[in-house]
Amino acid sequence: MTDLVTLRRDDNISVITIDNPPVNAFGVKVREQVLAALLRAADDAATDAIVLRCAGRTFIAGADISELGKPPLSPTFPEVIKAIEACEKPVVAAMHGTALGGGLEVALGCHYRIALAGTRLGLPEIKLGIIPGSGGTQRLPRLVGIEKALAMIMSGSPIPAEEAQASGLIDAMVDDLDAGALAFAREVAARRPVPRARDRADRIAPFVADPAALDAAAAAYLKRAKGLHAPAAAIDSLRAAITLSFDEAIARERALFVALRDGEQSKALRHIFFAERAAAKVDLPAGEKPRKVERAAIIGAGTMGSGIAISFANAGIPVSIIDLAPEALQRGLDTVAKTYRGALARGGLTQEQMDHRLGLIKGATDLAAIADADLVIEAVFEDMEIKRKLFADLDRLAKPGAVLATNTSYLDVNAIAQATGRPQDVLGLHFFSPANIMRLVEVVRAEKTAPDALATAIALTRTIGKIPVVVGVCHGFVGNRMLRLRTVEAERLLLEGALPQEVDRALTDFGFAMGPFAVSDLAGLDIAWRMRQAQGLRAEIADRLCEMERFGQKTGRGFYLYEAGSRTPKPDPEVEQLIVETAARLGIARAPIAAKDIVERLLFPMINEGTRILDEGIAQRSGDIDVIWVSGYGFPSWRGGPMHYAGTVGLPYIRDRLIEFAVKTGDARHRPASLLEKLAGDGKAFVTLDG
Ligand code: 3H9
Repeated sequence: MTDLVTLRRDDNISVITIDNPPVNAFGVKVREQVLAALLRAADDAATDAIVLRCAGRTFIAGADISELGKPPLSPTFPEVIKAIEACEKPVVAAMHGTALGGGLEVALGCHYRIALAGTRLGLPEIKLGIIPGSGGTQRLPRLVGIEKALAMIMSGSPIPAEEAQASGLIDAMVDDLDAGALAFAREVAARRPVPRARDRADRIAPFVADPAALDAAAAAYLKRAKGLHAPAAAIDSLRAAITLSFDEAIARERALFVALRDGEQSKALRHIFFAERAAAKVDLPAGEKPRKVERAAIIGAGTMGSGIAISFANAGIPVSIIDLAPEALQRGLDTVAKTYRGALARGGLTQEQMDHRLGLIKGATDLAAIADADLVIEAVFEDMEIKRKLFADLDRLAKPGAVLATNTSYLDVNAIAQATGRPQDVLGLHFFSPANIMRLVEVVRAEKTAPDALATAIALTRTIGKIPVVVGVCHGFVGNRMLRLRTVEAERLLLEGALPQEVDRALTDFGFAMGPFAVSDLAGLDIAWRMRQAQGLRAEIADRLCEMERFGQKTGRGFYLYEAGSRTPKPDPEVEQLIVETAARLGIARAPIAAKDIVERLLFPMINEGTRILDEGIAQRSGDIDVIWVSGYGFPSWRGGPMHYAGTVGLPYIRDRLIEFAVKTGDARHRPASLLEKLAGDGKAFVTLDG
């Protein structure tokens, strides 16, 4: 036996142990060795029962996702699981950590399942654009019933061991996995026949009698599945569980799984899975470690500051919110309390958790309160002079080695760092609003940022449940710099012939949750207006709307109309008239624009800018840009982010369209970036640059 799987015997119990760090993914080598170990144990006259367990931090966390893009190798998942289920001796899955996807499917093929307290069990395949492909949609409902299986498969979210036991998914919970597994195996060793999930009919019986009930139960899930293929396939597969024989249903599940696995959506979602993890990596010089962060301080008690403070408290890290204006501080603390009360009312946390988290947040009106913080995040007004003055004060007051971060969305972090005598400790942490909900953080590495300060920021953002992506210094970093091009193009489309609702619909049909004009109305048009004014820029329609005091949802009018108390955008004839008149005044002949052209005009210039960002080294990998757009700007994850999407469209086509846009608009930024030209000419995609 080689080192991935070991087989040992403890008296009459054979124990198969998988040891394939970091997460015991069930790759082909592991499958081969598990199958060999199983057959040996089954043939061993001294063995009465078999335990399947894992070393390290978790039970099998699923298929090896990197193998899903390659031709399946034998023994396949279904072959191994079939062999386990067919074994005449009881096989006990002993789980800890996270039993996910194909890992849970292996356990479902075992005759008994036990878990260490704290284990989480789930079928997250839907998040990768696939369905469970090794019996999960067939064996799970036979153990827990259709409704519970539906909830687990459609959400992809794992459930705790207690819930798994209550629903019949596991047979027992133990405090000591090794001893508990041996004791459990001895208890069931003589029981025959072994119980097989495939033979159970009781839990699915109500739906077998009334298959139409599945459609009713599935409707709510399908409604939320806009654009995605996997949810409907999962329902089809569950339907097979109640209308076909087990073997026919397993074949149906496999066919659905294979089609999804080979489709573009799953490829895109798998790309994002690995890109998210790659984005959080930074090479530290040998011997260097991230610094310890035991206390944090946030300066500025606005919406952003309060949201960031909540994220820290949620992760159990004590945090001070500092605002020199007592009323502003009180408003911030009130926002925090209100957010927690809302979560409590919705059942998102207990009273005890709320009290604990509130207890971790302290308010102060004196900057000296940062003295004991290991990390300070500035979230004050977006003004270079204010920020530079503040950082000079932080330099005086912060303890040595504290990481000093600015939450600026645009400004030059190098200039901010130069206001201190310790630029090696300064970096940007660009959170997105609402900061307690949005997971993206652009971690801005300035010219002099020390590697261990950067590593500290990354580790910390991961600890508070965010997705960090390292970016370099430029105006707007990665996300806002690309967004700016989309905003300009959206305005141009209005003047050329589209209406706000047509532009927005083209992007929501593409898969964005909201279109650009609905987003502007939500964010408030005045913020971008002020910024344009500061930069001497003009947007014909948006500026005029602001001059009319149409600032978006907060004034009930913006690009759309909002009825009192409603957030639903209604097309506004007054805006249409303004657009038509402005176009006429500027001598632009308006004509209808097809949805496909709207999408290309909005996205291709962004992809072009993304290419420049890559070429300049502002982003390290094209996947980093994809993660930023998927987790911070609502780009549909199943399209893999803008740079991955560009690969599916084809770079030569994008290059040619950009040349047309440059001619049509006279905007030099639309000329294809040299790197885009090169890749298109070489027939390559961005991902080839990522290594
Ligand atoms: C499936 O099972 C299909 C079947 O139904 C049918 C088959 C026929 N494969 O997330 P982390 C790597 S689909 C390959 O940072 P954590 C990850 O890239 C699968 N690699 O750790 C990273 O590598 P690196 C269903 C994987 O502690 C390292 O492990 N299963 C896999 O924050 C650490 O990962 C899932 O979808 C994998 N399956 O979280 C579960 N998983 O260090 C996916 C992880 O080089 N995994 N890696 O960057 C997870 O949700 C989390 O990794 C987990 C640990 C919760 C397990």
